[in-house]
Amino acid sequence: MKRKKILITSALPYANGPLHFGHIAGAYLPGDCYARYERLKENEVLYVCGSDEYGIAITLSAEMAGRTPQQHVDLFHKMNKDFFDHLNFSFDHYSRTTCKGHKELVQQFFNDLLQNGYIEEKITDQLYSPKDDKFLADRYVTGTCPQCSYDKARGDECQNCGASYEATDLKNPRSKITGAPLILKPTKHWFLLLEKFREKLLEWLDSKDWKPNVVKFVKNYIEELKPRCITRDSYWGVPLPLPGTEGKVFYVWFDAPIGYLSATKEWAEKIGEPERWKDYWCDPDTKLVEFVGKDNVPFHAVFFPAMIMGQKQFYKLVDELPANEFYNLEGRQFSKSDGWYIDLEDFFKKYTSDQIRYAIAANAPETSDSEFSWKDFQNRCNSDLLGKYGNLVNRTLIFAAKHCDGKIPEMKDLEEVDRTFLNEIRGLIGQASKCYEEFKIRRASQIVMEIAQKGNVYFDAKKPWVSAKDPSLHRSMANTIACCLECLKALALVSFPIIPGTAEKVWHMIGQKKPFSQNRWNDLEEKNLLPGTQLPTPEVLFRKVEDEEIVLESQKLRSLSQNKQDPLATIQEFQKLDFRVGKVLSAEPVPKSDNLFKLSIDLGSEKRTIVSGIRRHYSAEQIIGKNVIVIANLAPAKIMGVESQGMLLAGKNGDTLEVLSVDTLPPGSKVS
Ligand code: 2FM
Ligand code: ZN
Repeated sequence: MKRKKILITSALPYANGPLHFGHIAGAYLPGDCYARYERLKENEVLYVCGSDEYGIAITLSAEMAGRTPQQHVDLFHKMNKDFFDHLNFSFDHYSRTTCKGHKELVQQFFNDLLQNGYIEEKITDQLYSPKDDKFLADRYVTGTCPQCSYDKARGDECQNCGASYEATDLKNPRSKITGAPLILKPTKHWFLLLEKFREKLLEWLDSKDWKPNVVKFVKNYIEELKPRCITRDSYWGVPLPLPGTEGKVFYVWFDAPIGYLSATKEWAEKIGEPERWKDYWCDPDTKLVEFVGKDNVPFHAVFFPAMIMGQKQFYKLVDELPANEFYNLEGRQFSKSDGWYIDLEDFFKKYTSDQIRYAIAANAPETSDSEFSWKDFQNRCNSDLLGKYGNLVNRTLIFAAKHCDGKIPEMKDLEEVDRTFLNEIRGLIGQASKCYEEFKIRRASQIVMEIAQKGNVYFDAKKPWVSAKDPSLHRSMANTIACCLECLKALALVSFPIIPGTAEKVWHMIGQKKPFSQNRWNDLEEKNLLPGTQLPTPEVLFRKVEDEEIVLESQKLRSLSQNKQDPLATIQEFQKLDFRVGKVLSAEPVPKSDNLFKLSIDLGSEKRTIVSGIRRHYSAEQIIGKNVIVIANLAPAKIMGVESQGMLLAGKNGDTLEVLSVDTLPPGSKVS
């Protein structure tokens, strides 16, 4: 059988914040499972990924965090990489778009497109900050909404009324960072003439056997194609390779997909065969499989293919585009900034990467959005991994240690029930194989548990503990354990793409020495284990996840989110407070305090005693006679033994404190 060359990519994650399980479920775990499976099938697999490190979102976050963009992407690139390592990802190479060689490749793509007549320059009016001497992208702009006049509207849409518009439509546009006013100024940008690829794209798409909803969506998208701006005014990105274009860089979605090529080139350099990347990108026989989240489909099915079609050199177009839906966290999107997230450091102290890989695979968002919930996680861990998988491994190996001299027994004179069992397992292995080929890891994970469950039912039905007591049934007992060990081998095989760490352990626990990844799927499917092989002492694969843990995790999730809730006050809450003008009649130091005054205050209809921490900022003379603002309906509180019946308003900036006061309003006047 000829080995197929398969190039697998997973969408390059931004280096702009920590990744979470939502990302993993979309473009990553399915890619890793597929790569692991195809390697077992002896294909020549190359699986590449890397961090997407340019773009305006990154400069904005970096500036907000007080970092340079380079420091910012260095930080999150490392975090991305560590996260994938933690989850036992098997990339052959994990690169980054700031890597050596990426810039030149992007510029070459542009030059080819330009020379082939697919790029046009246009002058348009854009928002410019005279103070900062630069053009600002939408994300950097705020202003007054043209529709509802909300004065802190974003550059692309208004968060108050939902209107969407061009940043140039905003009234009173300002820089989000410095507040500097912006003006309209003409500037030149470069546009990719996507509509020129319409016919070619449609024809190419017709040759694809993708999910019907993906094809339908992409076809509609192609019909609507128009020129798309591929440059931005920024200092962070791949610069344009044309004279007089300082300050212009490529739009991140122009450079990012080229990152797949530069990652492959970097891999080739790494292995010391710099031309090897061509085996993948320039050979029409290579199968290119790009795993993406559904929001990335247009870029991979239209934008990047068009860029490739416009090249002088032949590069592979995507063959398969497995696109998953979204994976949420208990009904909402994962969001660190909203406090709706899982603390990964804490998670990995308590749970293993295989537990989460399995939980995600078992509920992968292949056909519709799905979600992680702590309850479901507990259920997957306890009922499936521990109750079905772990149970079969454990009971088989303990039994073999006790009643079969700790060795793999020989299979001889099998009964019908044994043969049926082995055939059913073989049938399930075949089904799993098909699932992996079709990117259906959800069904594959079910098959893993069906195999384990079949093993448990068979074990129960054969009752080897009964045959162990009767020497005339020892042959039957040995066959039972030999068949169960075959079942464990099948479990290791079929579960390896999803839970590689566990599969590897099972593989060693059934007496096998070489690393599991060196196996071939077909060999394991066809050949039985060698009788007489010594079985090592089994170890426990999974621990029980207790109810209390799950209650605590759920509480933690909710409290993290509560703490992050925007502390907005309603108008009713504000109206509850009674602000009044009060005249300070006297001010006495509170004994044993160096900052408190006991103030006597005239509120018009009554006098109040208020204790206030202003003595380091005001002398008695300075404060007496002032018409200050008081919250008059605050519940009384004892401060240093003195009952305070209200509070003075004051502003503070560093060490400067200033009590709010009015000049002409008489005591008792209401302030609102
Ligand atoms: O959506 C994202 O996370 C993008 N960074 C994906 C880029 S995929 C590829 F084109 F690089
Ligand atoms: Zn608005």
